[in-house]
Amino acid sequence: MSANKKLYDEIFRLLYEHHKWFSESLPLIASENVPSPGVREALASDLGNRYAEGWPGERVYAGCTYIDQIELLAIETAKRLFSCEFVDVRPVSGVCANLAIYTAFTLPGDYMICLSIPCGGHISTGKMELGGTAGAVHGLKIEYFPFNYEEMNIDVDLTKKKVEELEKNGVKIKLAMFGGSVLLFPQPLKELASFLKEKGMFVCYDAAHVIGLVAGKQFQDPLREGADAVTCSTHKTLFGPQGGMIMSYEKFAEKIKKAVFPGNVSNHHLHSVAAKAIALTEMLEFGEEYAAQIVKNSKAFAEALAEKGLKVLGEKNGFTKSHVVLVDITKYGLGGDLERKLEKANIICNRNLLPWDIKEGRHFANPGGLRFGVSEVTRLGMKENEMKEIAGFITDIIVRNKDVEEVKKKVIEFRKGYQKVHFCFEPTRGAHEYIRIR
Ligand code: DSN
Repeated sequence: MSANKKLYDEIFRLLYEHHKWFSESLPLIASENVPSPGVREALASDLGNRYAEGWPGERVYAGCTYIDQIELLAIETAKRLFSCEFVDVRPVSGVCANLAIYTAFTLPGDYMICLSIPCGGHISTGKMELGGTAGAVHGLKIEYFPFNYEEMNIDVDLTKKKVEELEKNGVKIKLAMFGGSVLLFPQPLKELASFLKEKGMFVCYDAAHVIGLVAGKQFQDPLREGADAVTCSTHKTLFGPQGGMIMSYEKFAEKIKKAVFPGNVSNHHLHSVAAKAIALTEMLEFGEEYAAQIVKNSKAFAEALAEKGLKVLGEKNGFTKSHVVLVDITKYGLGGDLERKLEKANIICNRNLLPWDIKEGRHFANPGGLRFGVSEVTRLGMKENEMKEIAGFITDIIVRNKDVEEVKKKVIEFRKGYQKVHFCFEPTRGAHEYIRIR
């Protein structure tokens, strides 16, 4: 066998091993999910090899007869799901969707207000000195929303005061970006939107994490609460392919369309558009039931972790109203170390900065927090009782310091009962089954 064929085989072996491992694990990363067989089929289609560019009906290439129809269906389905006037399904990621908003509504050197990263902000809204997209790529200057640690949310009065003071000092903010990567609770958007708009800001909500809960009517609805636009990714609580999307009003449509193409993508990912269309139809059919179970599961999971000895944040407001649970694990160790230890027991989660970590001298490599998300295990058919069991496996490792190999065996046994994707049409394949088409 040639060396190149060996290399080729090795890549497939690793792919197979990954799928086997995940089928025996508890996937608890809040930004992840498992797509349906329908979404996976669309992703493997020939559309991934084609070029379109531009808007359906105004393409730069021939060959788009069916591609145009699929993209229009994706747009119409998203409009129904989110009751909105305008949708762009072309951004290839959530970061790309945010960049399109920066392109459409700000110029380099303008100011944006958003969450800081330790308080749950995303790197796409980060400052230049942190290498964040907003600062380093689009040249935005960043101010942070004042954040209340006990509420785990934006402080409305301090935000108004800060904006007034900045204005007095000649700083006029152009863009307010709500949302983020650690959203335990709905943000005070309706309390702030009119005030911020009166100050001349475009108000956007980055719903990358919670858009599936918005679709399922279990979280705040940003367009109804005053946002001018919503950006999102399509693969977190919205169980589609990795990608992005923008929802807004007709009056902003032309600016957004131009900012997406030719501003931030040339060819968008057409197989991903087809997969988005499939996921959106599954959301229309199953979204409310799915999102309601997520919210019940995260609450049950947070309560069980707290009962078993972990310090779960957001206690004052019932720990969580989203798919995310954030834990301060500093009593037992640090985030990086415990993330790796849990991984050895097939429990997959991620370390996370806590709002006060940087001030206390901790860094992202080994912060004080662990972040868990229950979307994927909910999709695997798990309910409140299973959340308690998972909390038991986690606290066996972190609190009771039990043998990792013993816990891993229990996790593998437990996972055997949850192998199919729920809340989808045609759940024919295993959720983490490796599908061979060679
Ligand atoms: N950084 C991702 C997250 O895990 O929240 C989003 O892109």
